[in-house]
Amino acid sequence: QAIAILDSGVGGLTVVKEVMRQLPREKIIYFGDTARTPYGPRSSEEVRHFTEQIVDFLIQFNPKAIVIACNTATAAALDYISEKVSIPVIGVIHPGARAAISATKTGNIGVIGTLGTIGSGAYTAALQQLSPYIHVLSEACPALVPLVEKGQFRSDETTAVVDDSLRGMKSSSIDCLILGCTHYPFLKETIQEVMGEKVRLISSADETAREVSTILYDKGQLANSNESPVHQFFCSGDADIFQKIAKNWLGEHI
Ligand code: DGN
Repeated sequence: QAIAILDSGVGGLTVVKEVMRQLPREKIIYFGDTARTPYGPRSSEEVRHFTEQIVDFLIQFNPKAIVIACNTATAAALDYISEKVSIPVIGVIHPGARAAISATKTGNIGVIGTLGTIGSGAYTAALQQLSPYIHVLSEACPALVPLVEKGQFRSDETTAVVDDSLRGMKSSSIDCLILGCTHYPFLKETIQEVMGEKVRLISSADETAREVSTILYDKGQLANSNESPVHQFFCSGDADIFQKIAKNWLGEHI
């Protein structure tokens, strides 16, 4: 049985990479909704509807868990999907919030994400539920996902767009910045350069993979075959661009 992972596009591949690293025996079935990306500016009803359609597709493969590797879809649909299916459904917001709480020294945490994620207030709620002493500064950065879907990870345009999007974060006193969109780790080097070395970047990918591992371990469902798993990747848009980005990011042909 596989682990199903979904995103609005290529962003969830950042979670896939971490699941492959931490759980190399697990088979992954991935769906990237590249034809309908970005999800960020859409209403939460629409994102919930799209997420449900993808889950209906993935559930045909009889997976043992579903990872909603998209913050926008996690904010809009995690509770809804968890009630709908009988297998564990794991989102990326709580794992990201937990990682930031353990990393911050000053309690001043920045969060960047899509309009949908930031507008939902899901990160602020998750962080403050964990610790009431946290001060959260959040900002939507809608210009970043289109750069990633084009595969433009390092360029002068990317630096200019990131610099402009992070102006508020740069002039604040945060010591951690949550990359609250699974597309942003593709731009990690540029974001780190713009923010400077003092600000620690938090990606929810590692923590999410750890949560998947804990849940499967507790249920006695970790894969135990010694054969390398054969993963399956689906996308709704241009498969060539998706394949190129996946190869570049995962370091293997898919
Ligand atoms: N990767 C998704 C997220 O984490 O929110 C969304 C990107 C998008 O569709 N704008």
